[in-house]
Amino acid sequence: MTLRYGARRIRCRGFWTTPTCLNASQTPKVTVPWQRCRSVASTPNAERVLFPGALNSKFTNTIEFLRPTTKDAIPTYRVMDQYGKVIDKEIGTETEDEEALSLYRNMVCLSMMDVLMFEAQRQGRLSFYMVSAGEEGIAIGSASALSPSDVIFCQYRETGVYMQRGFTLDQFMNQLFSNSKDLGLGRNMPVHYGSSDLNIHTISSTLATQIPHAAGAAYALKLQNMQQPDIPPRIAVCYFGEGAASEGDFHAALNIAATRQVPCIFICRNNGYAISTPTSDQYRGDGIASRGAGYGIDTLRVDGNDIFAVRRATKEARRLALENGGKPVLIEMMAYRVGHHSTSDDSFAYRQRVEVEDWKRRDNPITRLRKWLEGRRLWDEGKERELRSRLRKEILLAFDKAEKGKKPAIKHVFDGVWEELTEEQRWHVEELRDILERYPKEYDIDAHEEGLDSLRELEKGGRR
Ligand SMILES: Cc1ncc(C[n+]2csc(CCOP(=O)(O)OP(=O)(O)O)c2C)c(N)n1
Ligand SMILES: [Mg+2]
Repeated sequence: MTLRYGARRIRCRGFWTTPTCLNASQTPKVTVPWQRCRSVASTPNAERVLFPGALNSKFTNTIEFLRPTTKDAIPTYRVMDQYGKVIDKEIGTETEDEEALSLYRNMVCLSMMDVLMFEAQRQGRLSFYMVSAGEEGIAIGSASALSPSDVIFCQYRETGVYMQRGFTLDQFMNQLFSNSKDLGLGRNMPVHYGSSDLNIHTISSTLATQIPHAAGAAYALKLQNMQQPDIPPRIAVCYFGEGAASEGDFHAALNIAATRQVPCIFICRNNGYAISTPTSDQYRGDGIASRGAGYGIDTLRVDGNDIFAVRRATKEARRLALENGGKPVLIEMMAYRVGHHSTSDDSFAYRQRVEVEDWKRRDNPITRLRKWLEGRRLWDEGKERELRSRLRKEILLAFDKAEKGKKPAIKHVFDGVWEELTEEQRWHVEELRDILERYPKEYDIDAHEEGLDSLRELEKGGRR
């Protein structure tokens, strides 16, 4: 690897760039082979058209529309079948027994937490929750194949990514209850987790906004990877649903990621529904994978119920994403959404119960891995009972602790935007304090850390 500042071309991590200096304000230009030819006219007798933007296209005198409906669907990559049997014994699962057990425990923990939190919401103890039922393998399997330093952007149904990275039960519960220990200081809806320690950006409800953010972060990482060749390179990873892929943000993000060749894995969870909208009303193409090719992005479709396939696909995508200085990769992971969209949804209003029951019975990432583990005599009914009983206690303990916790100090409503309070914010603080003092019976101020003092302190100091 040579980094010659001031030289015309720089060789860095295996590819040539043209900038003379590597700083963030300059765009390193990566020349991909098909861009080298910029001729606007074809040479006489040429068999192919040479035109910028559609290079190397053969002339034809047959009128033949590209008709996607006549093509075979993109295949779905699998490592093990529905019965937990590995298909290609020679390649195997590339997973040690201990690691497979740990992935299994995390998947069970996630599904148990989901069931308990869903019930807690029904009891009125939580305001909102979203389960990952059926999609546990995607989140946990893909997260297990990444580097802890990779930067992650989630949608909202990727609780397993947080769990696999080490977000603790206490941290989940503190966020769900918006108590004073919530890393987001109670400013977000439940399940909108975030953790700078784990390199996971905070979830935003506004669909698809994370996709261009991830493309931008990947561009920054590309520059960092070039500037700091002694540090292991990092990538950005972005999760989203097939419904979110209908947003303009998805298209803008994939296009900029492709043209800038940024190291980013885009992971689409295709679970068949965007709340009540089935995929048949969402698009007519071959899923989301077919769009990757349109943007010139390496793409793979994977069986999301097969955690080994998810892991291997993610590992390979990470390797590709760092190849030749960086490039985006798209993976479409297929796994039916078994649960309701959220606690605000009753999915039986728009789909048949039998459809869900069929899916539950037919295939599931947890039971598939369990079958594999049992086949290797690593798991049995006794171990299952013991695990479930231990996890139930741990989840409920964290739940009780977080439920009893104090709410964050009220001053945090004004935190984190400006270094000092603005004139307008001062009026808001004064007005809020005044209302809370005048109507003490309407507001449970003592439930918040520091009570009203936190606002008085703000009014006095003006600084946070
Ligand atoms: C910009 C925007 N439009 C609409 C919504 C409402 N909404 C929330 S989730 C959702 C469905 C998303 O479906 P998908 O991306 O497939 O993810 P899934 O819920 O299936 O995991 C919609 C329409 C929103 N949050 N943001
Ligand atoms: Mg969906």
